[in-house]
Amino acid sequence: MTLTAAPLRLATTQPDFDARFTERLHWSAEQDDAIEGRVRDILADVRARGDAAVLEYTVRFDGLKVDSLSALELNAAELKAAFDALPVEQREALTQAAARIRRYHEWQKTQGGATATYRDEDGTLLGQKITPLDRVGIYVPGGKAAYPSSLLMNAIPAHVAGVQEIIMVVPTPVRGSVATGGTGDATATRGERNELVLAAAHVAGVTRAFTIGGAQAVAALAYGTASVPKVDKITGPGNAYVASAKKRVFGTVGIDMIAGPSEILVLADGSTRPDWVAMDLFSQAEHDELAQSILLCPDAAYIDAVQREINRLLLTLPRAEIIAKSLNGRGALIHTRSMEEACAISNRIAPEHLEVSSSEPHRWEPLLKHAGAIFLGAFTSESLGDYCAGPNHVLPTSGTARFSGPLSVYDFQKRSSLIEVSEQGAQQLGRIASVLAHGEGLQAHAGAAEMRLKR
Ligand code: HSO
Ligand code: ZN
Repeated sequence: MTLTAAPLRLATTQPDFDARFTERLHWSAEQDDAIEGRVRDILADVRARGDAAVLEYTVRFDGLKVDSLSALELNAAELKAAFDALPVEQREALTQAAARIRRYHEWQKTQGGATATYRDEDGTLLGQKITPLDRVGIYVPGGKAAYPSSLLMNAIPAHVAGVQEIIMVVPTPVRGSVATGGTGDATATRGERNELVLAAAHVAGVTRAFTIGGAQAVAALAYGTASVPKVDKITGPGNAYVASAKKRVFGTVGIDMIAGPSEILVLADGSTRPDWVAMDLFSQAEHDELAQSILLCPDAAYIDAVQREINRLLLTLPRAEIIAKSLNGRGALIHTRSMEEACAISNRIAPEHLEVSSSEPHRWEPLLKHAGAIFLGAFTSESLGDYCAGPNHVLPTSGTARFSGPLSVYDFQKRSSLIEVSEQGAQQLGRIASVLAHGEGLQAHAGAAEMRLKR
C-alpha cells in the first residue's frame, strides 16, 4: 500500500460547507477516567510520603534502580557538562536561539508596564508593584516528545522575569521500562538522558534538575518533598498523566495552559511557492497524528498545485506516516471566495499558528483577530518561530486563542496592589466604607473605618 496524504477539499460555496468544516475542526481532550483515578492516588501518595513515594514510582514506571532521590538530581555543573559535551554546531545553535529568545522576552518585559503609583487629590497613594515568582518548576516530557526548544521557551521567560530558582524535571526511563512500553523489569541506575535537553537547560538558566517524570514529578514540585523544593508554578507540556496532574494541583500552585495537538493555518494568496506551503503544512502535521494543518486560499489552481507538492514531498520525509495520518484525518484545503473571506474563516478557527503567505501580508494582518502567533510573508516559515525567531512557541491551541495568548514573561510575574491612605483621605473613604460595611452587616469593618474619622 502506498502512502498518500489528501487533506479534505472544501469550498466555501458548497451548500454543506459549514457542517463539514465544523466537523473537521472538532477536537476534544477526552478525559480518561482511569488516568484521572491513578493520578489522584499518585498525588495523594507523594503528598503523604514524599521522596519515598516519588522514588517508588520512578523505579516502577521508569525502571531506574536507585535508592535515593539525590541520585536523580543534576546540579548546575552537571547541566553545564552536558552542554560542553555537545558538538560545536549544536552548542552554537542553542546559544544563538537562546540569545534571540532572551532578547525578545527582555523587550516584552518592558512592554508590560512597571511598578508604578499615582496620588489622588486627597493624598491617597495608589498603584501596583510587579515581582517575579520565587521558584518555578518546568516539566519536560521524556522520549520522542522531549524538545530542547520547548525547554528554552519555558525557562528563558522565567529567567528574564527574575525567577530566583528554575527547577527542571525530565523523566529518563530505562529502555524496556513501563514508561517506554516494556515490561518494567529493567535495572539500571541511569536511564536514557536527552543530552540536548540538559544542555538547553544550562543555556536557559536552569540551575537544578531531577530526572523524574509523570504525575509523581508534578506532585513533588507542587507539594515539595525532602529533596524536591516546592515551587510556585509548574509549566511545560506532558502526556495525559502530566496534564491531569497539573490540573489537579492547580490552586496549590499556578500552572500554564494545557496544550492540545499542534495546529497550523496557512492563508495563501497564491504568490508563495507551493512546495514551501506544502512543507509548512507538513511541519506541524509531523508533530502528531492529531495535529491539524489547514490551507485557506481563493485560488483553486493554487490549491491543486499545493496538493501536487504534498504528493511529491510526502515520501521524502521520515515521518511520512504521521504526516499522512494527520492530513488525512484532520487536514483541510479550503477554497474561499476571497482573501477577506479567508481571514474571516481564520478568525473562526483561532489557530495556534497562522501563516499569512501573501505578497501583501500587512494588508491582511489587520483583519486577523484570533491566533496564537501570526507569521507574515512567504519567508516567515512557522518552523523559524518554533526554534529561534524569538517569540514564544508555547501557544494556545484548539481555538483557545480566542481568549488567551502565548506563554510570556508575564506568566512568571505577579502584581501586588499598593495603597496608602492619608489622614485626609481616611475621612472620605472612611465614610463610604462605613456605609457599605453596615449594609453588608460587617460591624468590625465599619468600626475600623469609623475609628479613623476625626471627631
Ligand atoms: N510547534 C510546536 C513547538 C515545536 N516545534 C518544538 C518543534 N519543536 C508548538 O506548537
Ligand atoms: Zn513545531
